[in-house]
Amino acid sequence: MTSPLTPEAITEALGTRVIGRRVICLERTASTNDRAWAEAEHRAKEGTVVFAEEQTKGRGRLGRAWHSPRGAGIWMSVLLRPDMPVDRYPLLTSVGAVAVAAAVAGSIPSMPRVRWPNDVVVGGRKIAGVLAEARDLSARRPPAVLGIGVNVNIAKGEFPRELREFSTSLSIEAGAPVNRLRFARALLVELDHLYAEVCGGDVEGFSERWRALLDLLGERVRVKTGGRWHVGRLVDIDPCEGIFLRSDAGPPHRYRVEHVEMLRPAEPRA
Ligand code: BT5
Repeated sequence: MTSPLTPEAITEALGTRVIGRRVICLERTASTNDRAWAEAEHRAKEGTVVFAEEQTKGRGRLGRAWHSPRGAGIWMSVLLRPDMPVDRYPLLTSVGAVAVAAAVAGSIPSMPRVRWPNDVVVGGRKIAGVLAEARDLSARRPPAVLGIGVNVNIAKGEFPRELREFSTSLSIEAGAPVNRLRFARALLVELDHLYAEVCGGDVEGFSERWRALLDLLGERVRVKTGGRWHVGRLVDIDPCEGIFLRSDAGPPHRYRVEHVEMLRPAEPRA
């Protein structure tokens, strides 16, 4: 276990414009996303970041659980008040994923990929997940919370059995423990830069970078939506519009992110 993260160490000469203007470090919390929402209710500044050493109820999409063991990862959430129309909010997930991928690339020898909509994978195994949440979408400039979980120093055998085969961590990939503080600071810097880019309107430039990192484009995948699996070739992905699948059965179809439960390579046909 590495030493605990502190606001002073994280923010010292960080040089970011928005992200990390205020940093809160907790020993333990249910979910850093919940704590960030509580901060939003108290009118906390945009860019407030909540880190926790441990989450007891870390969550993923669609009510799934996020394994967040003590001192072994970056479990953090950022409060945002995006200056963009709400139909562009799905971009926030992509901003989180690209920022994580950039920070991961600076810490390990192999190249991470982004698996739409919200995973960062290395060698096909999940190293990080992003959970962007928005509430009260009818408000003027509604806040959003961008939650990010990155497995930093977790050995293979320390993952719960059901995750072991599909998960990895920075230390597994680097072959040595990774400095969490350095990684956390690099991640905030990347986030700050990319968030400014999309809020500044350079969605094209951002999307290009995002597309270059995308995993599975052109490959056969399985998609679960409305309780049914669909198999087909992944022909296109748009950060806001969703995925375009040329299905094996029936006409090509576009699936929006909120309707897709899982996206993964299809098993080879027998
Ligand atoms: C995600 O959901 O990948 C989003 C995870 C976001 C976690 C962060 S931590 C800080 C902030 N506070 C929170 O409460 N959440 C955010 P999803 O795509 O639904 O993936 C969830 C699935 O990933 C689970 O059902 C497991 O199969 C798998 N999983 C759980 N924990 C994992 C881990 N540590 N590493 C890799 N895979 C994991």
